[in-house]
Amino acid sequence: MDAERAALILIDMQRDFLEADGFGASLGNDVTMLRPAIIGCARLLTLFRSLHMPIIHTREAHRPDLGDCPPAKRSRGDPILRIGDAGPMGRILISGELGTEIVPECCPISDEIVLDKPGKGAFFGTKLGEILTAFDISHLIIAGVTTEVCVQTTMREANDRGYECLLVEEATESYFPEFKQATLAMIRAQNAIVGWTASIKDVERALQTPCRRLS
Ligand code: TIU
Repeated sequence: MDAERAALILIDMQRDFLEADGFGASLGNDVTMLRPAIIGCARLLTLFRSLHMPIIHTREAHRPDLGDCPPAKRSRGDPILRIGDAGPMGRILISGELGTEIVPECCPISDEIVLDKPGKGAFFGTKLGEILTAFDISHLIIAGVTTEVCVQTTMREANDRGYECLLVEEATESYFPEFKQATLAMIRAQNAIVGWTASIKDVERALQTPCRRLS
């Protein structure tokens, strides 16, 4: 890994997916399944902050007029509350509402970038590509929720755009443990067809160990 060109991207660590009364719960999911990702993401934040490496947070959040939420997205599933409906944490998946706030343990600080995204992938409908180019980033360390939905979609978008991607195993979770395991397996199958996966310990060791540059 070229640590000088690496950034951490935390996907959608927001109340809507991780706390009761949000979008994840309204879809019928047990949100406690995602709690381990909070600990993992907080540990990655500590690591990247200590090394002064770039950090990007995303939130799945739509404009209040829902102009960026197509019916094909809003009509998915059979939720108690749909995107844009008023819930206990404000309107579901709408920018600026309580539900789209990042959980306190992973709260962005100082100059960390926060991007609201209308899709599952973090490149679609955002300035992520331009931001990564501006910072000369080539390697993405990816974590967040949920593994097989927004995390995997982002990783595949990034892979198609030429980024080297690594998904951190204990810093991502799914409402369905078998989907998390399947996602990790399909990403690293065929000699890492989409990217690598690694434990937090290995990421810490890799970034904290000075390495000889190859060129
Ligand atoms: N439902 C589900 O698993 N995930 C989402 O709707 N969005 C994200 O993964 N962020």
